Amino acid sequence: MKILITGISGFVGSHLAEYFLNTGAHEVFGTIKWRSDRQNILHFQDKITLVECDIKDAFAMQKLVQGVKPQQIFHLAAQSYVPFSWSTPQETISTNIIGEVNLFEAVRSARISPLIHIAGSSEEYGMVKPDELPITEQNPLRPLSPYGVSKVAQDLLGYQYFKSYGMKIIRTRAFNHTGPRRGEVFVTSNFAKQVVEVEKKKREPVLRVGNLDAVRDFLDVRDVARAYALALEKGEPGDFYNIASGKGMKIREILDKIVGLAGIKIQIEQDPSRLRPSDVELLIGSAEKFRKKTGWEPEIPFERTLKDLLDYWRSRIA
Ligand code: A2R
Repeated sequence: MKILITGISGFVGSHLAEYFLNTGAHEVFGTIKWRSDRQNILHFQDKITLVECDIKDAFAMQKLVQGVKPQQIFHLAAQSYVPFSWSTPQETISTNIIGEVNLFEAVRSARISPLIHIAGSSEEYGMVKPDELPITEQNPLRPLSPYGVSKVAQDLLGYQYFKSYGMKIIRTRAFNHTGPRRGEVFVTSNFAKQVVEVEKKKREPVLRVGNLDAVRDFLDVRDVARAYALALEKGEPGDFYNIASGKGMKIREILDKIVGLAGIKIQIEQDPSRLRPSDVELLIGSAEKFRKKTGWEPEIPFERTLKDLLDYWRSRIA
């Protein structure tokens, strides 16, 4: 089977590619931008086919889809960082929304009928009331960031192209995920990197942090990659599914776990530049619908995820 992953050099894309390479019998294609950092895919780059393509370029997307003619497409390329969507909302909106429209139109013009996965996010739910927990797919969408709005639009475009043209689109709304290769701007990776810098005497034992009171539902990225593959294997075209652990954790608890695993003493300092104009306080999801449909369960304990994340930074920092 030919599998196309947009954003293959990103955090989830690289793990999903490895998942398919390990399960075998697949030809994996992935998009990359000419300036993309290839660090995440260096160790298996020779086993996949990389195509340079900016998803905002409609013509390049047409050429890509027409050339590969994939049976499955995982659309992961995006501006994925919530704080960046505050500073440059235009970039987030155009990459995430126009990029997806370009993909759908490219599939239509190639006259192929692949299964397509759209990676939504728990940020689509945004403001959630305490009595709405755990969040099911029926919860109202009240996004609180330009990123959240872009993901709602991606989600609804998936619905519209399914209804209008019968395209086999399956949408997921993944809650937070982390693990090795997580970009350093993301909270768990940022803490782990700072802790390893302290271990390696590259910084004073002071950690700079943002909002520690937000509650999030965290999964290991490898469980999420497996969930995405299952979504296309067993999910219903036109439908959408939460991917979540069902457990909430304060960011402060995660920080304590990372510091505990490293076994060092550290002082915590709040950095106002890391606070958001409006933050989502509580995100805990229910993946009941997805479990029932696919049999998926998260398998990797969070302690192992954090340990692997610390080891990842230990291998990156000299
Ligand atoms: O910016 P780069 O060179 O790191 O490439 C990123 C790629 N990307 C693009 N590719 C083609 N054309 C664009 N205009 C474009 N803009 C960004 O998407 C990178 O390889 C990938 C995103 O990877 P990460 O930022 O690591 O995100 P992650 O966590 O893998 O998220 C995957 C999906 C996204 O749709 C998120 O919004 C969702 O899952 O949570």
